[in-house]
Amino acid sequence: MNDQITVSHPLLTEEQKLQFVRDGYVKVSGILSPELVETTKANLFDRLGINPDDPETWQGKPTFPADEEAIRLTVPCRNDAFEAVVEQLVGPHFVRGITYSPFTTEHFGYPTTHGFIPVLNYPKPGPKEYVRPEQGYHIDGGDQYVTRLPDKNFLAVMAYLTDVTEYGGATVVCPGSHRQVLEAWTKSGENPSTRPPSGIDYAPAIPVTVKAGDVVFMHYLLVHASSANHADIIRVGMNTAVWPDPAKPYIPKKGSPTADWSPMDWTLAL
Ligand SMILES: O=C(O)CCC(=O)C(=O)O
Ligand SMILES: [Fe+2]
Repeated sequence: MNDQITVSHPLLTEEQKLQFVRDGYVKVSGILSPELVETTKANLFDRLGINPDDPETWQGKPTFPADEEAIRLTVPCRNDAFEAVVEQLVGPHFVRGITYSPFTTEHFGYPTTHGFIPVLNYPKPGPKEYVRPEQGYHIDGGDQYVTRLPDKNFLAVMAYLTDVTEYGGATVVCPGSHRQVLEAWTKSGENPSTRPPSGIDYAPAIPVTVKAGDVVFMHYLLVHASSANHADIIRVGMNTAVWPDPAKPYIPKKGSPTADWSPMDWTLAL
């Protein structure tokens, strides 16, 4: 018997799974190949009429381009490696290759998208220093898709087509906030929304630095924000979500943990 396994997709380390459980997010490299990154970025810039070397062409360009063709160009980035990582975080019962998005609902009148919503963060004047954002902290999903247990979202995801330094428009996250939000809403019975519950001592937000091609998988309750880009280049991020399979609704685990608990199960153990 040959028990050698061929790993063709990123296999999360125990430390990465632990980080997802404890901090509510994990950064994974090796999902988007350098070629895919370059092609997607070039196609996106081309579609949006942006020359990354000519700031004149960035003027007036949107952060979230409401452009179906631009979104279509991102579809190859939701690849098998992406789905393989998701499965290691939430188990097998999630919707592959498609998500429901408040953004497409609002702009195109239909809720589903196969790709990502580009999130362009343009350089702003100022010293090349990280400035912790004062506002903009949120939970993803639009109010219609934020739920206390994962009835809608399992994960909020940001993928990156550029390297991002601390001061270069990094996504910032409040580590551990997923558990704080869960506990607060469980206790208060408050209606879940994109607004993080108040009166909670969230950990200071930290910028998640990435290399082009990295993907950051966030727990659906993680409090996060964008931060100002004080670098010289446009930060190209892409946002999507992962949904539980409606045919196999999520059931929280009870009792003593067993080996089949996914990292998601662990985060929801009260
Ligand atoms: O731009 C970022 O880094 C974060 C964007 C974000 O949180 C979102 O699109 O929901
Ligand atoms: Fe977000």
